[in-house]
Amino acid sequence: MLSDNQLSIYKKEGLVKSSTCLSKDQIKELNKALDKYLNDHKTENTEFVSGLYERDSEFLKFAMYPEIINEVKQLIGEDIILWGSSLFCKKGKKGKETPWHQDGEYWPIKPLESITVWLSIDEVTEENGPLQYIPGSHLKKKLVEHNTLKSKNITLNQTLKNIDEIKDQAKSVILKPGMFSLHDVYLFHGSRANNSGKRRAGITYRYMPATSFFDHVGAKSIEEKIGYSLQRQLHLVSGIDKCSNNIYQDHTR
Ligand SMILES: O=C(O)CCC(=O)C(=O)O
Repeated sequence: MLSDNQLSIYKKEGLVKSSTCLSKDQIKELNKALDKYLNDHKTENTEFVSGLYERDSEFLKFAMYPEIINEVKQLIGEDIILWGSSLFCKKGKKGKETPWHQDGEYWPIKPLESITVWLSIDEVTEENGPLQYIPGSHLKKKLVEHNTLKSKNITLNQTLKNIDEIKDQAKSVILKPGMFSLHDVYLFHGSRANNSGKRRAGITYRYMPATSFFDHVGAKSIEEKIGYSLQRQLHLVSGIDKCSNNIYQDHTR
C-alpha cells in the first residue's frame, strides 16, 4: 500500500512510484505476453500500441493484480473502471519520443478524472527514455493548449504548446522491472527518444472512478485529431458503477 508520505507526494506532484513490485513470476508472465505479442506483430509498429488488451486479452489480467488495484483505490476510491491500456515499447536505437502532453487531451471521459498506471517491463534508466513529468502541473485541473505534430519519430501526436519555458523542472521516473508509477490525468508528461542501445518497454493501464462516463460517441471528434480509435472495452474492477451509463464487463462478482 502507498504510505501517507507517498499519498501526499501524489497530491502535490501528480505522480508517485508504487510501494510494491510485482513478483518474479508475475514479471515472467508479463515478459512472456510481451514477447509473444511482439513476435505475432513483427511487421507492425509496436512502439506505441493503443487498445492493447482489446488486441490481446492476455494483457487484461495484469491490470487486475491486487498489487496494482489496491494502490489505485487509495487514489481514486473503491469504485473503479478499467477503460484502457497501451504499450510503449521504445526500441534501443532510434526509440521514439513521446511529446509532452496531458492525457486528458486524448480522452472522452466526463467528468474528466482518470489515473494511469505505468508498469515497467524493462529496467527504466535516465538513459533509455524514462517517463518525465513536471511536478505540480496537474494542480490547476485544466487542459492547456496542445498542437498537433506530424512526425514518424513520435509515439503520440499532441504536444503542449508552451512546454519549453518549464522543461527544466522535469523529473524522470526511474523504475525496476515490475514496478509502476501512478499519474494524474492533468499532469504534463512525456519522454525523450531512446538511443541507449537498451529497449524501454512499459504498459499503461488507465482507470477512472466509476462516477465518470466514457463517452464512445463523443470520442469520434478526438479520434480524428489523435489518429487512432478510442473504442474501448470497459471493465468494472472494484465497487459499483455509480455513473450507471457505462457499458462494461463486471469482474467484481
Ligand atoms: O512511456 C511513454 O513514453 C509515455 C507514456 C505516456 O504518455 C502515458 O503514460 O500517458
